[in-house]
Amino acid sequence: MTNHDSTRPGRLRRAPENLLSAEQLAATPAQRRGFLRGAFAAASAALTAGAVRAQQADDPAIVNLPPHALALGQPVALEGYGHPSKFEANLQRRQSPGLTPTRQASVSFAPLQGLFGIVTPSGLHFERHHQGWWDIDPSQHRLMVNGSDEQMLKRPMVFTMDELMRLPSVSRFHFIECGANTGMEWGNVAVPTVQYTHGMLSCSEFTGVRLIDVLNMCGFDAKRARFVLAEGGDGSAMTRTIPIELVTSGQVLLAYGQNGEMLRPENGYPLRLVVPGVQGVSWVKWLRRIEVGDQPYATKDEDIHYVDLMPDGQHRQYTSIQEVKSVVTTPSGGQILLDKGFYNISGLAWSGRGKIAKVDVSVDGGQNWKPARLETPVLDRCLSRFNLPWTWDGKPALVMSRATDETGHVQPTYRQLREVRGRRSIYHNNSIQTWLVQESGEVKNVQLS
Ligand SMILES: Nc1nc2c(c(=O)[nH]1)N[C@H]1C(S)=C(S)[C@@H](COP(=O)(O)O)O[C@H]1N2
Ligand SMILES: [Mo]
Repeated sequence: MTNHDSTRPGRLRRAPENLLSAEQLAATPAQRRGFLRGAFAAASAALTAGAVRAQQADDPAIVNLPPHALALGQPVALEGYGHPSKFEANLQRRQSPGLTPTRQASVSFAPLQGLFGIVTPSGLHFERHHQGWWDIDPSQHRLMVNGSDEQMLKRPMVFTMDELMRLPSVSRFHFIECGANTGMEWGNVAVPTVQYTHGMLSCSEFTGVRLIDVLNMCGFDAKRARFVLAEGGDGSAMTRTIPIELVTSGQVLLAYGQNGEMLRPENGYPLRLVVPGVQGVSWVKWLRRIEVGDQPYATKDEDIHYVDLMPDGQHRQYTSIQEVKSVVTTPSGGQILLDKGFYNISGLAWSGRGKIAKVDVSVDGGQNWKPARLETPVLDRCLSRFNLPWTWDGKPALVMSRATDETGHVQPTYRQLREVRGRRSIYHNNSIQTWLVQESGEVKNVQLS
């Protein structure tokens, strides 16, 4: 069995007697739930009420009272941190087959196929480390703020975490997407599931101090300052140039909170930069220094990495906004539809330029499009959830989503993207994703030429 198979939700085809086989019970529970909900809805819509009742009458789960209705359960744990149900154990971050984790470089992907709504549980947030992660003692952590010269910032300061956490704080929901997300798919279909095609994407409520407030405390020269440099405290010398407009507009945060608690160590505890709409690499983790300057710093992660190889052989630099993008997470690659009938097509849309304005969904490879329902809240530079009811006729279907953001940018097809960008890039692939639902119900990653 390959690594791919371990993320497969398993076979979800409905057995004639409406019972699950042992194999089906071993399927990814979240996925099973998704499809069973669909299957039951289809059953009640398509079958006569009598047929449904007849099927249910000999269902042991209905006929026999289960143990949890007959005996005492467990009391609260005396203390401790809660965990998901043991039946959800298959819902995990996973390493992509072919990418070997080392202490120099590693990445894990979020299981988008099993998540609801827009928030990524912190324990399932994707991870990307250029030199491994650390669990840094917050009492020993410092943030230094300085200027490229003395005029640029009058009062260089070093902050402890306690000092930062005394300052006025804000909480905001934002997505973070690695610039290399979907990067394996530039030339051709490369990975089987949405976890691997799009899973370097997560969304959290971040809490922290606005960087502009700290720069104002330090007396920065608002007339001369054009960029800030952010530097991480790990060994990767992760340093990124951030345009000052993102800072002065109040968007960039020195964040210590994630989903109501402190950041997780692997996500930068105790302090990370939040740069809404910008590729993940600029969200510097274990943040230890901010410098204010008047020109881009052209660091190694801006010169030789995170550049776009264009068809004429030139490299394009500083394309850091994550452009409008979306993906259907259900049905998606590796899943198996139980039977024809009703399904809820569901997915995520996001844009580094603002809010999502609309998402259109096609089930025929882009010939016809229908507007999906955008669920609330629809927030700025945040994941948006969309849903669309669909009745599958059992024939092959090509399922796609196409997002438009509030600035009017529309997600491109692979043909449109490749006309401008070629096929040899790594970063910034925001193409429309296609999933082929085969007659067998099996869903496959495909690209339309
Ligand atoms: N200090 C430091 N910051 C870092 C990195 C790193 O390796 N070291 N990786 C960057 C990259 S490439 C990405 S995509 C995001 C990933 O954030 P996450 O691990 O919290 O998902 O962190 C960014 N910040
Ligand atoms: Mo990244």
